Parts: sequence; structure tokens; C-alpha cells
Amino acid sequence: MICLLLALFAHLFPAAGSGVQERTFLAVKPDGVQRRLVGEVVRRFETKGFKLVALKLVQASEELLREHYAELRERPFFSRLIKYMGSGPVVAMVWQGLDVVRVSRALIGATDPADALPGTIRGDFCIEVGKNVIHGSDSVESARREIALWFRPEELLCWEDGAEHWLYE
Ligand code: DAT
Ligand code: MG
Repeated sequence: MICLLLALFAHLFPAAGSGVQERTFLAVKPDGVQRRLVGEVVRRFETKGFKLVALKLVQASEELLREHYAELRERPFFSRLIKYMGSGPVVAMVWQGLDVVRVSRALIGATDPADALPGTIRGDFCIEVGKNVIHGSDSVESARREIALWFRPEELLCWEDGAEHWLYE
């Protein structure tokens, strides 16, 4: 109930979803699941200090994937991307914390793994852009849209973060 009110509040007053309350949508793509990288990916965001708000294993429908990647529908690789993303289950997640959208993109690394720095997920675990292991929202606005697309409001859990005091000033 409190979560629903918070979601409504964040929708009505966008600034309410910022700061420590900021959220991002991440997904371990089918290659990441097949290659047993789910634990490694979760570990990186968890040990960084971000708060896990939702997580589920999903076989995404073509409709969901077309909506998720709607911005890219004119790109030549679009149908290959939709096929790849639907080729097996993905692990969909919502993570929360200060600047989580921007910092997650930094932890993930460049879109093309050839350009991704060592130490980033794409830099450490993959080779080609068409099999780049993980998705992360590129802005707070996209994060809101993607979270609403992949999760029902009641799937986003509110829980007291006992570590918050040790992570934030
Ligand atoms: P990102 O996933 O880093 O946000 P994006 O939103 O531009 O990158 O593209 C979404 C996905 O589409 C990307 O993770 C992999 C695929 N993709 C992007 N550019 C591509 C290209 N030139 N060839 C093949 N796949 C591409
Ligand atoms: Mg993107």
C-alpha cells in the first residue's frame, strides 16, 4: 500500500523518484542467463550498495520486446535484437539508489563490448554488440517507462534497508 502511494507520488511529482529513491531497470539478457552470469551481475550491483527492489525470470513476448526497444524499430538490427532477446529467459530487475541510472550504465560499460573498459560487465564478459549480456535504462525517464512495462506495481517491494546508514552520508 505504501509502495503504491509512493509510486503514485513519484508519478505526480517526478522529483520524488530522484536521490536515494532513484530506480533503474536492468535485465540479464538470454546469453547472460545461458552463460550462468546472473549471480555475477547481481553480485556487482549488490556489493556496490544498490538496493534490490524487484527480480524475476521472464520469457519475454515479442510484443513486450518490441515495446521495450520501440525507439530502435527503424534500425537495421531491430528484428535480430528482438529474436535474440526472446531466444530464452531474461532476468528482469529493478535496483534503487543515488544516481543508480547513471552509475549502472558505468558498471555495465559501452554498448559494444569491444569499446567497454575492463572492469565493466560488458568489458569483462562479452565480445560482440549482438550478445552484450545486460540491459540497463539510459535515463531516469526510460527507467520509469521500462519498470512500468516489465513489472506490476505490487512486484516492486518496499523494504527497510539496514545498510543505508553505512552507504549514505
Ligand atoms: P544499450 O543497450 O547500451 O542501451 P542501445 O539502447 O543503443 O544500447 O541498443 C540496444 C541494444 O541493441 C544493444 O544493447 C545491443 C543492440 N545493438 C545496438 N547497436 C547495435 C548494432 N550496431 N548492431 C547490432 N546490435 C546493436
Ligand atoms: Mg539502450
